[in-house]
Amino acid sequence: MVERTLSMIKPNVITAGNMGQVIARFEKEELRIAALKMMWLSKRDAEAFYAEHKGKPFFEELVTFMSSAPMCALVLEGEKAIERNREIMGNTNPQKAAPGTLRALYAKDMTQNAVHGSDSPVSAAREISFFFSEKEIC
Ligand code: 3AN
Repeated sequence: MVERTLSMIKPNVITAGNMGQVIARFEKEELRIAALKMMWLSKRDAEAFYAEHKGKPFFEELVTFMSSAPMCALVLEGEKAIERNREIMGNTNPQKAAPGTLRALYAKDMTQNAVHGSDSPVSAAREISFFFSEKEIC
């Protein structure tokens, strides 16, 4: 089934100059880029995006990091896009991420872990609409 998923290329990847490599990987894996936008999130935006994690010990560090420099939000489209994107990303903890995954290649630690990908169709719909209107999705 063709699905859409929300991806974020996080500030540590942008700052290190690796955004293009990550985008190229999505294309190589046949995850079509249906929308893309670069932004510098406010702390309030980051708190709203990660609202489900509010109260967790890593929340403050996560929202500070996500608003520390520009990021890139993308809608990826393809067969089983949600699951496949998460395979390409690798484990949340880069030390546990399989070799060759985006987190093994570009993550620094659990917070600065390079990329985000929706974890279910419900999350994908919510997260895509957080960043994009329907007419911005090609
Ligand atoms: P994933 O992005 O792998 O689906 P989630 O949704 O559980 O992981 O967590 C959202 C984000 O919160 C992660 N991408 C990561 O940046 C951060 N995070 C999750 N767990 C931790 C943790 N134990 N310590 C630091 N940051 C964390």
